[in-house]
Order: sequence, then C-alpha cells, then structure tokens
Amino acid sequence: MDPAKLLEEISKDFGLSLESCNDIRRLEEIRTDYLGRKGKLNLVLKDIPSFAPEERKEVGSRANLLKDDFSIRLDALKFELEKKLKSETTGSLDVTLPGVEPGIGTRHPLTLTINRICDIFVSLGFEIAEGPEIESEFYNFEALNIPLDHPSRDAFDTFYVKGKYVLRSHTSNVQIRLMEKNEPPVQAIMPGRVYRPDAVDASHSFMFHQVEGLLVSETVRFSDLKGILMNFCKSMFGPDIKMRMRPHFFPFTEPSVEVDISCANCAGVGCRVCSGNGWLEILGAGMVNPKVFEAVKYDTSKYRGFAFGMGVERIAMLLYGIEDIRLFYENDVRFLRQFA
Ligand code: 2U9
Repeated sequence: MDPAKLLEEISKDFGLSLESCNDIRRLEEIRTDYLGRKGKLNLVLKDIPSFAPEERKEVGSRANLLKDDFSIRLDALKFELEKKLKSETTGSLDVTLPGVEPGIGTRHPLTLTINRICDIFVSLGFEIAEGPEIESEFYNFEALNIPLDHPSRDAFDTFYVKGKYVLRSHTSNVQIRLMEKNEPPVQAIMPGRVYRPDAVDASHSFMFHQVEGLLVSETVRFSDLKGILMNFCKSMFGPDIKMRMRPHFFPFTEPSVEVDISCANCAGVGCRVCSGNGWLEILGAGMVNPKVFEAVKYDTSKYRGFAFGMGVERIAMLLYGIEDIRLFYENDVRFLRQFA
C-alpha cells in the first residue's frame, strides 16, 4: 500500500480506537499497538528503506509527527479516565467500612500527680485556688516577708518581666490574693506553674509545678499541720511510709520545717534513690509568719495558720521512679504513654 495512505489509515484507526476506549487497561493496549517497539508506526518506520527515495523523508517525518500526536492524545485521555475513576470511588461511600480510630492520648504524669495531690487535700476539706503567673513584686515577695535584699529576689533567682513584675517563683501569690479577698477561716491549696532561672539538668528546670497549701483559723496548731501532712504522705506513698520533720528557715513561716518521708525503695535502709540515708525530702511547711498576716490585714492576735509547699515534679519522680526531670517536658509519646 502507498505509505502515505497507510499512515492515513493508521491515524484513522487510532482515532476510532481512542473513541471507544473507556478504561485505562485498554488505553495502555492501544499505546502498545500503535507506539510500542513492534507497534504500527514503528513497523512503517522500519519499512522506510523499501520506499521510493522521494517518499522516504516525507513518510519518516509524517510517522514521527503521528507518534507525538498519538502520545499526547493518549496521555490526555489517561488523565481524564483517572479523574473519572477517582470521582467514582470517592463519590460512592461505603458506610459499612470500619472507621479510622482516632489516636487517644493519655494524661500527662504531672497532671496525674497534681490530680492525686488535689484529690487528697480536697478530701480533707481544702478548696482549690488559682492565680496569675505574671505577678507584682508585692504578691511574690513583699507580702510574704521576703525583704528586698533576700537572695531569692536577685535577678539570678527570679525572672523579671518589665519593671516591677516577675514570673512567680512560687504559688504563694495566690494565698496572698485569697486572704486579701476572704476573712478566715481559709483552707485552700494552690497548684500551678512556677519559674526560676536555674540551669537545666536532671533535677532542675527553669519552669516547674508546685502545690502549696494554707489553712487559717482561730485555733489551728502545729500538730494539725503534722496530722494533715502525715495523712497526705500515707495517702500518696502508702500506709507504711514514715514521715519526719527537721527544723528549717523560711521568711514566710515561723517555725518552719522540711519534711522527709522514708525511702519506699529500701524501706529506710539506705540505697541509691535516697543517697544512702533512708529519707527523702518532699516538702516544706510551717506556721504562717504573723508578718504575712499583717500584709493582708488579718488580726494577728486572733488568727493563726499553717502553710506548706511541694514541688510536683519531685513527687512524680519518686512516685513513678523517673530519674530525669527533662523527660516531663520533651513530649516523647514513648515516655508519656506509660502513665495511662
Ligand atoms: C503564705 C504563707 C506561707 C508555703 C511554703 C514551703 C514551705 C516550701 C518549697 C518546697 C519545694 C518550694 O517547690 S519547692 O521548691 N516550699 O518549702 N512553702 S512553707 O508557705 C506559705 C505560702 C503562702 C501566705
């Protein structure tokens, strides 16, 4: 057959094949039939030497043009067929398929610890109070009988924010605000974040959590403080835990104590956890210094109070056997998932 006519025929057949093609598998068969190594166009190109010399150039260029044309038309149809397939599959929703389960998180170990501490004190009649994390020097220091020359007011021990404001270094500011607003009796705990510019290591962080407590009445005594803390230690760490108090100094309490519990890891014998001495310091406490009552205009001849404070991270580390405080803040789910 005349090669020009042959190419004409191939082009027509190709058009008809594409017209009747409505799936991608058939489309790829057509591609092979016309553009494959042994496809119709390559067979014509292979036959070129047998054509008359004046026809060769014309047939060669016409066949190559058809190759490009076929390829473009095949790709365009493929794109359309894929688009149609996608809309068909997303358009028909199989409501019987099981859904994708959402990833449910777990409570953070510090949240679990704060909740446990709060539950114990709420069961003992304490309310929960909260207050600002950016605080004036009055509420963070002065009202607490912490004088201007006290080392904790140094810029190395407190984050200062614009002028006379600080990031609170304890939650005691909330007690002051509570007493300013309420006459005794007052009985509350204050959980929350606090900030100190400590260098970060396995046991220090520039931000940590505290729970502080306050009870003010006409009759409360040091022995009540001891009983409440004893109850807390046993509820938190188990009925066999022992508690002891050592004299200490805080400007806001007088007398003041540091409170230790017997090491649950070695039952007080001495081990790596308690550095060999059998006791672990867990909180500080004391009777509220009358100077604090003066700052909130409470009658110091009428009222007395006790207060205590603990670091939540320290309690959580003892409770769960965590050896590095930084694990609490890294958001590594392999660590966090363990406390579900
Ligand atoms: C008012 C009066 C007294 C709160 C107290 C402590 C002792 C204490 C530390 C424990 C570890 C802080 O997190 S920590 O570094 N706290 O030792 N805190 S008495 O005394 C107050 C608070 C408010 C109005």
